[in-house]
Amino acid sequence: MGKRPGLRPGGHELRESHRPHGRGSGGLVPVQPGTTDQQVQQYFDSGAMGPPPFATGGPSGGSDVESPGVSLQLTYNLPAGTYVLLCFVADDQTGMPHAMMGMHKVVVLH
Ligand SMILES: [Cu+2]
Repeated sequence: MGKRPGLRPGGHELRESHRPHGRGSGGLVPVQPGTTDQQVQQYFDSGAMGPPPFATGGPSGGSDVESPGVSLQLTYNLPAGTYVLLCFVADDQTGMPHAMMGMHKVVVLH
């Protein structure tokens, strides 16, 4: 996941292409303003089972796993705010979701 400066609230589209592993599973989850990717990683590294302290519980979006080599165009309609993009594809060796291994990106919808 790279920088996505074009993300906007409202009815827009997110194009997902997962080059590192040729398939993707993405979530767009609302978080408190000012949340950082470092905080997201610290939460995963802590092994906590409860909701993260930066969660807001607002509307979220996402997609299921895509086949290798396939890209996805996701239409979303979300309010302005801070969100974290998460990859839920499981690692081939360990089965660990990529998000826990660092494949997450905090983005702001203006
Ligand atoms: Cu991934």
